[in-house]
Amino acid sequence: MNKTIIISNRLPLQVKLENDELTIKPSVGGLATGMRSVHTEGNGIWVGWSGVTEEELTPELSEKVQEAITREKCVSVPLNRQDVEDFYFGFSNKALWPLFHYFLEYAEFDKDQWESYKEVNQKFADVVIENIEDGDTVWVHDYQLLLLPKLIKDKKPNTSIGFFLHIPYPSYEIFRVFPWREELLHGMLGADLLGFHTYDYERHFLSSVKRLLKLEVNFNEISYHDRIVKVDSFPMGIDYQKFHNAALKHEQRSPNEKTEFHRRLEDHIESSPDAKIILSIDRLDYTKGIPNRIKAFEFFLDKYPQYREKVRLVMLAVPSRSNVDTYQKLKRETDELVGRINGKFATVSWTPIWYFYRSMPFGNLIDLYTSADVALITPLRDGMNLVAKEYIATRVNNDGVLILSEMAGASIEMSEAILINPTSYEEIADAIKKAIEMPLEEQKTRNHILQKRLARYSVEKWAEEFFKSLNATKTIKEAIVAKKLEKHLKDKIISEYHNADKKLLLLDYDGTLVGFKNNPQDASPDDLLITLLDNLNQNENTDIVIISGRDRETLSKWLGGNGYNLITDHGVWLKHAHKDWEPLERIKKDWMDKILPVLETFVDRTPGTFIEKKNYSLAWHYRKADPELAQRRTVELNTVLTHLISNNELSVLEGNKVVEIKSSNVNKGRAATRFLTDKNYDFIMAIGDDWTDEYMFEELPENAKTVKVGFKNTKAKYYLKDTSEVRTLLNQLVS
Ligand code: GDG
Repeated sequence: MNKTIIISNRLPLQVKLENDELTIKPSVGGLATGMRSVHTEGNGIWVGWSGVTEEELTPELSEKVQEAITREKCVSVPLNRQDVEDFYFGFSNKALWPLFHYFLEYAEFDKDQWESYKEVNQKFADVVIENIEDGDTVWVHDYQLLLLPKLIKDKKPNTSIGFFLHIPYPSYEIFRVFPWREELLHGMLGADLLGFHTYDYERHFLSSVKRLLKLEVNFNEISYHDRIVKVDSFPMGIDYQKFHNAALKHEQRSPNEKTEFHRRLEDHIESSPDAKIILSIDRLDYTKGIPNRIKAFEFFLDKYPQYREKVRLVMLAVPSRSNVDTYQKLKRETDELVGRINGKFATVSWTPIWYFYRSMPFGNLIDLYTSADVALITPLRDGMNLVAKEYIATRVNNDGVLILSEMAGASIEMSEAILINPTSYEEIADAIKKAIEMPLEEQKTRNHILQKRLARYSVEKWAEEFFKSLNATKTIKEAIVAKKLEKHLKDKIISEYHNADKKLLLLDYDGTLVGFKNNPQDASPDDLLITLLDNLNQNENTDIVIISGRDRETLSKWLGGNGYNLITDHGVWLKHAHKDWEPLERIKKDWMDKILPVLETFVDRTPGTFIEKKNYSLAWHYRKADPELAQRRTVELNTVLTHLISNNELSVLEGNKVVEIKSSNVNKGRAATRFLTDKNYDFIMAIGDDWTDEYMFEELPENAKTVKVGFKNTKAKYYLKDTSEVRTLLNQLVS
């Protein structure tokens, strides 16, 4: 039976070793909860680090940990102290975390830590490979494992791999700063489906892929070697029922069932019964905007002094990564700020900020959520932010106001909250005032909408949607694989070729026989290609036709003396081997004077583009331009040309990073069929990579072997991956 393998840096277990005592509990985080049902159903396993280093584990403890882990259907990746230091605290949290959260000033790019990051990703891959079977599905999580999808795909190409990033994906302008950026992107592209919390992260990622790897992106699909990688957004939800039910139960508790913490909380509330409670909960992390929030609260108390003694900020900061410098500094800064502000405003009966620096049990978390009139969540950057969602889920009476930073992914789905810019003290202060004064009816209306959405798009639904999408990528894969020229199909074609009497090979040039060059003039044939074509040409009863959009002069110079047939200018000119050129079409060229100045204005406004003037056509090339600008200009150019070209005399072709304008009666399909009438061929094969070759695939007889280079939409019967696969096939025909 096929299984699902979930992989995250940490296992969904809390393994703790204190004074040689081992405690193992399931962890409570959003990811662990969300994936629990996926993990427990079927025979899935979860791969990750246990939280205890190899050095800490005596053989006896190791056995106990192993037993507990296996019982929970988990498999651990052994990490030593140095790994944790360099890979986790080092590279993941000092390079990737700050960079992806736009904190460039905190990002440290250390080569040794990068090496460790690669090694640990490999350690994860080794454990996965050991446990994987054909047909299994893999779901990799988060920024610590960005290289893992490729490491798995390289070893197990038939495995379906999903990847989800829990933190923001930054804009290209930030990502391009990363020293090993291409390697990281290739690592991620090992997946079949890449998921992000929001559409913005998705489009930033696609932009990096287009600009840095120059890959072709079609809406949300990336053509990557012989695969399509799908990219989509899946906003992560919470276990809504768990939070909602806990809050309901909490309400129904008798006084003696209350926790110690809750009684203390109530004592505080009673000491100033009119005071509203404003709650903030986060890991103590610089991305969460904690100092900003405290300063904004100070600003609020200064701007609206009537609220002194009427509000209290209850702030839970959960210790996190406390051995990283920046986090220690943040802790000091937070302590000082809380001290200063409490000193500035406190009265005998009122302390404005009630600050906890610790982690709390789930029950206390619910105590906090349910006691708070307002939740103040102001991260400077946050992938999603589950606390905002949890607060709303616990509002069983529909009251309470959420103030949320627009820099949190959650803000996109939670527009009924009061959204603020976390760097504006003014906005935050005004939002606090608005929240405190908001009529109950309005609170209820807003929360009702929010709750409905959170209940529907829960974390289970999120995981379900992701898997549905990952499964759907299998269909794309199957469609491609079906048309891929696999060995048995190749063997069949080769044998048909050898058994035929009259054979014709129609070969496009650029992108088929040679790869693309930045300057089209640099694509002259190499010696290996000439030898290959010569050998083919000497095969008995084989006619080779190089059929190209290139002009007559260029192809004459490059291939004219070699005894192949040539068709140039998309089908205007034909040269039979060892004969003179003859025109296939009578062409008018007067339109060029009208179109050329228009194209020139596009060149002026689109850096990196240029015009190629051919004898019978004009081509506007944009392969060196910004891909997104070029895409916009192409649409614009098409509109302008439609207005200029009033009859059907001209046609506009969109090739591979080129727009070409030429007479309508010229195309490779017409030219190829005219060549066919010469002899009675019983074997025809046509190979081409771009849009102009589609005419040829369409016009050729049904039994022709039509082959597209690259995985794009096509009328051809088969695909080959790239020019090197084309050359391999042609070599096989020779031998
Ligand atoms: C990353 C991304 C993204 C907090 N304190 C206690 C406690 N918590 C629980 C909350 C919540 C979770 O921790 C925190 O989740 P967040 O989403 O708010 O933030 P990150 O930890 O930074 O998570 C984030 C998330 O991944 C998921 O993709 O939303 O943007 O940064 O569930 O309830 N739980 C307990 N005691 C505490 O003291 N028991």
